[in-house]
Amino acid sequence: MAVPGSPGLLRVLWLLAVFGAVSSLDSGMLFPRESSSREVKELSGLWGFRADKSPDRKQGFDEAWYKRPLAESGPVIDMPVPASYNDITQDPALRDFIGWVWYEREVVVPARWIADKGTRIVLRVGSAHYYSVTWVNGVKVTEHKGGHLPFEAEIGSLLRADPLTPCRITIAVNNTLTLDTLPPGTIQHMDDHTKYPEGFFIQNIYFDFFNYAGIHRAVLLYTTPKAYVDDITVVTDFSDNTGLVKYKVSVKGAASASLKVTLTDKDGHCVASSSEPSGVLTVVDVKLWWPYLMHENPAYLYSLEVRVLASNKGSTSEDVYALPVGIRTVSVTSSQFLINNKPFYFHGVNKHEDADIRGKGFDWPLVVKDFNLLKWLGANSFRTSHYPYAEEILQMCDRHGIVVIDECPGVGIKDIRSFGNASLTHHLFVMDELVRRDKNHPSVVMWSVANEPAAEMPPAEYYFKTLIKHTKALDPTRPVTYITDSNYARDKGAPFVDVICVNSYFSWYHDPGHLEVIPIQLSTQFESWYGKYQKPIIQSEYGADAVPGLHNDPPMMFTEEYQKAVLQSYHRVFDQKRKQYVIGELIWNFADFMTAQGITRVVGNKKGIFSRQRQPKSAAFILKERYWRLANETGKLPVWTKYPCSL
Ligand code: BDP
Repeated sequence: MAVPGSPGLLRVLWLLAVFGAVSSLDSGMLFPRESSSREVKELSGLWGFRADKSPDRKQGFDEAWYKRPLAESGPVIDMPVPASYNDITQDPALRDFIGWVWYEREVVVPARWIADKGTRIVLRVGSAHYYSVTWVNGVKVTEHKGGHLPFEAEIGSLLRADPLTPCRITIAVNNTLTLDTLPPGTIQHMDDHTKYPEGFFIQNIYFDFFNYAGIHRAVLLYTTPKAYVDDITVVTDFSDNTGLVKYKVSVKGAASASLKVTLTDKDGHCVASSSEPSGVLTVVDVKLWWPYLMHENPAYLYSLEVRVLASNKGSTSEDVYALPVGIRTVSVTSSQFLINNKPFYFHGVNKHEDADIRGKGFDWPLVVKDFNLLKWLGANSFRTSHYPYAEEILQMCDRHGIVVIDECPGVGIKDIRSFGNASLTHHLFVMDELVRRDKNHPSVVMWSVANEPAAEMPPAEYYFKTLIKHTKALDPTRPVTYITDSNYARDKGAPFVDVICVNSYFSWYHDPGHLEVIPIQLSTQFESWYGKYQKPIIQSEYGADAVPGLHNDPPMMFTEEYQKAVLQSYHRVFDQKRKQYVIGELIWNFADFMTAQGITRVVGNKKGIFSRQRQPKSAAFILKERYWRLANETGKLPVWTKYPCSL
């Protein structure tokens, strides 16, 4: 984190010391962008698909379905990519399917990509849930564990080995969750044949959203020259009106290369440049990146263009990559969260990647609609509950000034066996992957390593101490937290976090129907946590289910009136404590979302202030009124905004 108030030279020295090198990953994961040296070919659309419904789900591997076109080994149906496969057909067995499904797509690769041996051809999958194996023309090119982060394979040499064969991509995806996956789960076989059919088994999960599966984000091919920009890391700071951009470029594929790094402002004017692979660029009259509703001109982005010139046996190649850069600092005191040394109050939401039909599949209309709703609401922030969201969503946050608490998929760590070594090793690896992907987003201001783990269990102390230390070493510039719902006296991980994030559902899961308990229980919650740790606190979840259109006065649970009343009672306490050490409030949830079926869920979780179709419930208007009031009090409205926002 930045050192508030320190002079310029100290800041540069501090910046020079901040690049952690503890990650176990040996390559970068830059978002694929087109440039004069790079092309991108999107493979979104219809893919062939088959679920392996054999009893042990191994038929596809036993019969090597990847070796031939999928249609030659059995029936194939159309499946859109990106999308979860669960809600696409009328087949209940596919909706609740557990095990391997197979996707296939034949691609025409531009002949010049193949002809030019100096071109790297990379296959990239934005995310596939949960475990994936990928083949190209029957040859395995990569395996990946984890449902919310990208993976890649270079496939140029494979395609060139047989240039006349079309490029057939096969991806097998398995959604099974076990004790050491993230999130964890268990498979339970029911062997009592007086009660269950032969071969019956279920997936137990310990989290509250539907375990949607499939290829959830774009699959694409992109090219780079042989010598290419593999990774860029940027850390920013400022002193008075001078901005500091510490950068580090890693180049691969060239024994020696020359470099040109140029930082340009929004109008395309060069403000700083260098020819070194790492260093600190200084920006006079810096325009800082500010959150939405904190400044008249929020979300100012520079562009860091990196050019790599390499020569090999007489021929030269150039790679160009441009990274958006927002110059800002983040720091935490015992009672405040500071962005650019000014107190920031989170008034925002928790979200899910979730919608009708497409499930967790990336969808631009939905993304843009959600950003319009966030702005309408006057929200300045959200948490990526309970897993990393698509990179395109973080780019929107960078561009619109929406502040993000970036959460890894550590949700539902409830079984003591999920605190073992295998789980911890995987969790550390996922943090490596997450920080590698999201480190350069100015909108990301804090890492959340988990949601509501069983933090009272004895192994939680070592687990979280190790995990948080590791995350801070990966990125010393951002605070780290996890989200707790446990009692302050029993929580083993809280000593290690920078900010206390606490979820509570008074008058809902505790004392259901008794709104009158909220003021006392919520005040006690805040006083106890602050009294013990003297760290700033975010109310990271609170809320109540409301079935849209269900009304009762006096308020009763599940009605819109009750949801409103819960919010209003919480808000009165927030208003007392935010003058002291409460630094934010995030409603649970932005929109209704799908869950597993159960006796407490009526076709999903209904705690949204918007319905799943993004229509407002009464509570949305209460929150809108409040957030705009908070914005008027604590920040500055953008020049183009009229109050109340009329987007
Ligand atoms: C919280 C969980 C969240 C749930 C919510 C609820 O963090 O995932 O959806 O409860 O029950 O404890 O609505």
